Formats: sequence, C-alpha cells, structure tokens
Amino acid sequence: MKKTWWKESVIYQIYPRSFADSNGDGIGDLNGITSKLDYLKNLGIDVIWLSPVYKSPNDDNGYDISDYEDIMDEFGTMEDFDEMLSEAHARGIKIVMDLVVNHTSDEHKWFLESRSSGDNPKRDYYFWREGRDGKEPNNWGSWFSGSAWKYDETTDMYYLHLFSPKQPDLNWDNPAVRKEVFDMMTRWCEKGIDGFRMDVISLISKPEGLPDAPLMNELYGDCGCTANGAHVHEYIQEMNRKVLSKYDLLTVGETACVTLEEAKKYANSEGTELNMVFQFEHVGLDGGEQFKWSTRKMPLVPLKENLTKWQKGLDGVAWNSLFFCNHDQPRIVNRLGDPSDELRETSAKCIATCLHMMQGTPYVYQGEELGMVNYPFRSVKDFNDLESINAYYELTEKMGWKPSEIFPGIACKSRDNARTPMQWDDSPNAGFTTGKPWLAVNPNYVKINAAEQVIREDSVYNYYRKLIELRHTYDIIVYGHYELQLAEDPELFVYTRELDGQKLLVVCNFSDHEREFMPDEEFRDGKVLIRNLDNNNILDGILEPYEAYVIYAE
Ligand code: TEU
Ligand code: CA
Repeated sequence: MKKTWWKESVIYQIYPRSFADSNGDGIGDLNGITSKLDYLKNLGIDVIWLSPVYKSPNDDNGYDISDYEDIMDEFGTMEDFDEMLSEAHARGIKIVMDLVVNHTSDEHKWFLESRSSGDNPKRDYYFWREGRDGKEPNNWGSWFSGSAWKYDETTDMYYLHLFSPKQPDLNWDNPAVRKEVFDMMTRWCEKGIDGFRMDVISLISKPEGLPDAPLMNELYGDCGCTANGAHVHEYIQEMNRKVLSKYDLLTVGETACVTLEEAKKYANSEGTELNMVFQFEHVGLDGGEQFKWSTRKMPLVPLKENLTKWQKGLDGVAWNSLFFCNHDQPRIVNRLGDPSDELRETSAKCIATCLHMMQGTPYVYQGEELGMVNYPFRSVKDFNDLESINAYYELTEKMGWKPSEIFPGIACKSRDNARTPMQWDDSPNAGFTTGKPWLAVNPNYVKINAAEQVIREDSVYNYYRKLIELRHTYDIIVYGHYELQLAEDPELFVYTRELDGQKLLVVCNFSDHEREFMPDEEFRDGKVLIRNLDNNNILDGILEPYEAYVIYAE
C-alpha cells in the first residue's frame, strides 16, 4: 500500500461559529481559531478541516455561500484568514477548506443573475423548470423538509434546491459552471491551503430529465436519487485533472448515500478522483420509524458489521475516513456510550479507542476530545438549526405526529447538539465568549471543559492526545489489515490488525457491566499501548464497564 501524509494524519474539524469568539459578539471567528492553535498543536493533530468561513447570509450557517472568495463578516477578514493560515503552517498544521459547490446561496451573484430573466447568460447555471399542472416540476423532497422546488415569480418558473430554498443547486452539467468552480478552487490552492472537504459532492450529477423519485414518506420523493449520478465520476476526474493533481492536497468527499462500490471509485488508490470519502451508513444505524429522529442507541452488532464491511472492503483499493462526529451529528457519547457522571469519560475513551485503532484517516470534531455530550433541549424554541425546526413542523403539522412523540427524537438527533459552543473553561459561557453566545452553552461546562482536562493526566483530552501520538508512532495503526473477532457479541467490539508480522489486539467493552474476555495466547505478553482503566489486571479475564485496551505483539 502506498504511503502518504494524508493517510498518516489526524484531522480536527472546527465549526468556526462555535469554536472561539475573539471580540465578544457571541460568534466564533478566525482570530479565535488562531488563538487556539497551540491547544491543537498540543493535542497533536496534523490538519484542520474548517467548516465554511466564506461570505454567507447564514441560512444554513455558512453552507449557503454568497461569495466563495471573501470571508463571512462575523468571522473576520481575508487578512485574518491569511494570518490564521500562516500561524497554522508555522506550527506544522495544515488547513483543509470546506468546498460547498453542489449549491450556492440564493444571494450569490450567479443566482441573482440567473433568476433575473429566462435568457440571462447565467440562466443555465441552476435548474429552472416549468411547473407541472400548476405544481412543482417533480416530487422531490428537500433534505430540509418540504419540496425541493421553489416557485419564482420573476419568470413564473421553479428552481431546484435539494437543501433550503436559500441553497439553489448548481447545474454541473453546464461546462461554464465547472470552469467557474475549478478556477475558484485554483485560486484557493494558489493561496496555499492544503485541501478540500467537499460538501455533498455525491449529489452534483442529477438524473437525466429529473424524473420523479420513489416516495420517502407520504409527501415527497427521496432526493437521495440524485446521489452518485451518471456523470459524477467524470466531473470529479475533470476536477482532479484540472486542479487537484497540480497540488499536494488532502481531499475528502462528503458523499451522502455512497455505497462501498461507489466509494471504491471516488477514493480509488490510483488517485484519479479523491483521497477518501465520508460514508454515512454507520451513523444511520440508530434511526427508526421516524426517520433519523429516533432515541434508540446505536446497535453494536450492526455497527460492527458495517464498519467491518468498510474496513475490509476498501483495504488496498481505496482509503477510509474514520469518524463518529461532525457538525451534523449528535454527540457520540450519547449514541454509543454512557453520558452519566460515572461512565462518561470511560465510555468516551472506549469509543475513541475503537475508532482510532482502525485503518483510515481519523477525524476529531471539536469537543469530542473532551467527551462533550448532547444539550438538554426542552422545546423547539431552543433550536437554531433549520433542519431540526423544519422537521419538527413537517412531522407534526403535515404528517400528524404528536409533538410528544417526535420531540424527544429531534432533541436527541438535532445537529445543534454538535453546535453548542466549545467548552474552554469554567468561567461564564465556558470561556467561549465574553458576550452572549449565538447558541446556548451546555450547562455542564463547569465540569466538562478544556482547561481542566489539559492539565489532568487521565482526562479524555489526554487520552485522545495519546491515541494520536500512537498513530504517529506505529505504522500498523495506519496501514495494518483489519479482522473482526466475536462478530455476534452484542457488547464487545474486538478486532485485530496485522502488518508485516506485527499484530494489534483492540478490545472494547460497550456495556455498563463486567464481561469476561481473555486475550489470545499470542497477545498475553505483548505490550499494552493504551488503556482507559489502569488499576486492574488485563489477564484476570474480566473487562470492567466500557473498559478498552490495545495490545501490540510481534
Ligand atoms: O450535509 C449534507 C448531508 O449529507 C446531510 O444528510 C446531512 O447529514 C444533513 O445535515 C442531515 O442531517 C452537508 C453539510 O455537512 C451540512 O451541514 C449542510 O447543511 C448540507 O450539506 C448542505 O450544504
Ligand atoms: Ca466574534
């Protein structure tokens, strides 16, 4: 397997709005990020993935971009960006930008022109269609509820928006659109950035003729039908030839609805497309009847089965990204661990061990390294995120669910769980801002915060630090082949890695009680690389609740 820096890196995702506020307006910003680079350096990460910092009216917190080549007012200026980039580089930290080009904001100048008349030269930059019998052109539902079409009076036509009406979809079939995007990417590369995370890049090639889709509920068709379209690989290969291949970048595609077979193309090891993709099957396993809005926990056997499929399926032919958390996902301790005072830290470390010992490039989402947990939402008024708010009203008002049936699931899965401000210390507002935070701080910041964890040796933070250091030390953690043990056990996640005669045993007890487990002979006098409980004997064959350890043998 070919060795590269991006396979050996650990990425840290920053959601700038919630990371650190430098000027007291309650909104995180670029200078805030610059001021925390030493914290990240100390954690040991190699790369920052920055969620969007471009100009945006913030309908979807920066994922609706009105100018790809300018900085959002609240986040600072291009000078602040340059300063952050050079300060990061001075510390050996790379910066990967979010590239949101499936859609723009409806306030982007391309869209303003496109909407102005039927014969505008930019008309075909977006999807404009006549209505069908006085209604939307097809049955597609938006990912954010409602129809994926919005009627526009100016020309008496509809435009397509797979996400919010303020996020019109770009028409990638138009070569002029592709050229605009590739030129814009080139200018960022020339500035010295180190890569791109590509937002919903799997959705850019729409099915020919935009046909109706199979119903996803009684109201709308499933716009997942636009994923992995006929020309998507062709467009990404063109992007690769014209831009990516000219620089030494890390590229990761956010590929909604990707399958293993598709991932082998997107992330192929010949390097004709992207370095790796985010797949979402594993974080969909705790969904239920009410779509993703369910309170059930992640079931372990299917989780093992799924992650194993990806570990083995991409080994040698493509490359995995490893993640449980991002700005769209609730906190993993609530989904897979135990947020109680007794087990929160142990279970957070157990989850981290399980993920970080796999093959692929790990991603840490801000606050994950502290074991941050979900927010105690009480009412729909507590939400900021349009997805959560729209889902609540669509499910209750249009689909007839009782609020009491649906609210707990939305509270449990809301994207706002990940977006509450970073908990830096135990001062007011967790040290995130001196003003009023744009989204409420989790009240548990007094006990869960970075200042306390950085100096405490057995903290979740220092455990992540050690996991990252191990990955930088042992090739087998990056490149070793993966094999699952005890596939049917509903509580233990046990696997081995193997590389050139070296072996690794990873043992995680995902239950709140003791379990018996004895490592195989070959590991009994191996070296324990890391463990989340250290006052008991591994060879007594008893695993404590959420105990995890890793043994290396040659
Ligand atoms: O998310 C797209 C995506 O795949 C959705 O399924 C995502 O999981 C969504 O949040 C549903 O919960 C990307 C971004 O990560 C997200 O923040 C944006 O809102 C979205 O694209 C539109 O740009
Ligand atoms: Ca600010």
